[in-house]
Amino acid sequence: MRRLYFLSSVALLSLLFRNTDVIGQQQRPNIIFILSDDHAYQATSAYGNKYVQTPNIDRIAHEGALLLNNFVANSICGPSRATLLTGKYSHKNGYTLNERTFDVHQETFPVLLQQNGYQTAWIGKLHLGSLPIGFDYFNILPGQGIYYNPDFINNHNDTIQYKGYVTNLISDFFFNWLEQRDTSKPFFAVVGEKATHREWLPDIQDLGAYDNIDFPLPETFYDNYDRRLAAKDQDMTIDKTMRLKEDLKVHAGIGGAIDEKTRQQYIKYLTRNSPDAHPTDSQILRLYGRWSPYGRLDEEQSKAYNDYYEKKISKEFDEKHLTGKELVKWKFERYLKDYYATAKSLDRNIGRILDYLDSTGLAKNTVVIYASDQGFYLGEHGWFDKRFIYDESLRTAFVVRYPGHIKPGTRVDNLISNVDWAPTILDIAHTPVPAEIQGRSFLPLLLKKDVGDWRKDVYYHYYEYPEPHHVSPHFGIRTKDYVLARFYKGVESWELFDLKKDPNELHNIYGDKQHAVIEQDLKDRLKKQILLSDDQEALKEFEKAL
Ligand code: SGN
Ligand code: CA
Repeated sequence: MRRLYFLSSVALLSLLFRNTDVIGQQQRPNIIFILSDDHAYQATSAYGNKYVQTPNIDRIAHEGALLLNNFVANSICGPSRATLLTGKYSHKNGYTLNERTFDVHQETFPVLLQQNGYQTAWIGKLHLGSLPIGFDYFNILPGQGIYYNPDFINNHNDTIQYKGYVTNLISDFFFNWLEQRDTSKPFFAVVGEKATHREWLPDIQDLGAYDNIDFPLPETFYDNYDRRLAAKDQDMTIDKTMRLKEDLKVHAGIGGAIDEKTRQQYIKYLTRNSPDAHPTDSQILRLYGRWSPYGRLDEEQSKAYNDYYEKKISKEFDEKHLTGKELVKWKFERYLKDYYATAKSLDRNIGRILDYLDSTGLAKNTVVIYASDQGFYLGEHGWFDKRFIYDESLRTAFVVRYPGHIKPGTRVDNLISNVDWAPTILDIAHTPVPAEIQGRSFLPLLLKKDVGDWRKDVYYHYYEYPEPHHVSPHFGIRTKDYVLARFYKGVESWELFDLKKDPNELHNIYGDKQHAVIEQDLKDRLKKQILLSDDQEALKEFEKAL
């Protein structure tokens, strides 16, 4: 009797488990990861911008959670994406610099999701120099991609040019895929945005959207980089590095109006193998079509761009005869106006995705994440671009909505690193996290569950040097109150900032006697992170620097 009872209870339990399994499978949510490019957290109203509104990013935050202290481990595009895919630091996934080839055969979480019954897709910018694996569907931009009438490479390896503006096209492709996906499975999809990468080409409907706003110069705009050698050594100022023509579209050759210098460059290229040849105008124009961001504009787009940038902005520039500080201020204003106008389409398209989820009923069982691949300077320290361990590039936006699970209006202030993104997604998808992953799921923090101890330091290591932007390679840690960094190539120096007293990171207090105790403590913590993450290059440099 007892035995029979035992057997039947096992049978009952297994039936129950199978049922829970089925229920679990059905309940596993869809996950959409919208990953923008270079969209600064301080460019969103969710993170406090008072001059522009990002209602759709804000909506995700209001209906879900916002990470107040989310940092990247290496503040450039490709490395951030490689870390997203692997949950590992750059030195472990091998993708330390842009323009490399990511080894797609290493373990990435989308493959694990596939194995666990998810359908997966990557649409838009990937920027890993290789075609992805682990995706049932992809339609990606080659390299950085372009804003107008761009090429996409699909999962049959066909490169096809599409007419339209890149941010709109990416959403269209995403909706097309959603329509034809296998609805019996949950899905995971990355919507990889091109916006808001340099050279910030807005959608036509957004040209001039912020022309009536005077953006104030950030407090640190005229930073003199005192006691910060690497900050002094960079090549990313609005003053010197930002280009009037290519970045700010002053007499940019829109509509094929190529200036003499550019014409000569094209001729030099076309005659590189036969110096006596005489390229025709149509050959030169073809090159313009390939090389210029405006080379692919159709007639209508070209007219709109010409009316705005040539007839209005370039004219204004010519009339003003600006020099010195006035010129730098004008460049800053133009930069922000184009940057925010480009971001307007990004936010609008996030709205399209949220509306789509509402209208199809998918919203209630779909997690929506919005994050940027890294932070970006909007004039702070006089800069654009990213790369440094300093706040504007280290920190990045991350908002997430998970209906019925994450309480609306949740704020998480724990220190999160982008190595934590992959394990969190696996956790949401009820998929075991492999031991090799270096990050940790922060899902319990989103659900406001007790997690016991949590990381007190985030680890950082940046490599790309000298081009572009001449930022000295460095590694370091960011704690709640301090940043300690070691620059080791180009410039060799330590930097230490007390974030409570000096949130703008202007005063390097490394080596000051009164901070000796905290300096030593931070060095110990840095060494611990180097060892924990097994970063041999940093270990060598750390020991050399002692
Ligand atoms: C290009 C840009 C740089 C930018 C890198 C990396 N120059 O080289 O300003 O830092 O991409 O950006 S551009 O003149 O070609 O626009 S990243 O986001 O891909 O890391
Ligand atoms: Ca980027």
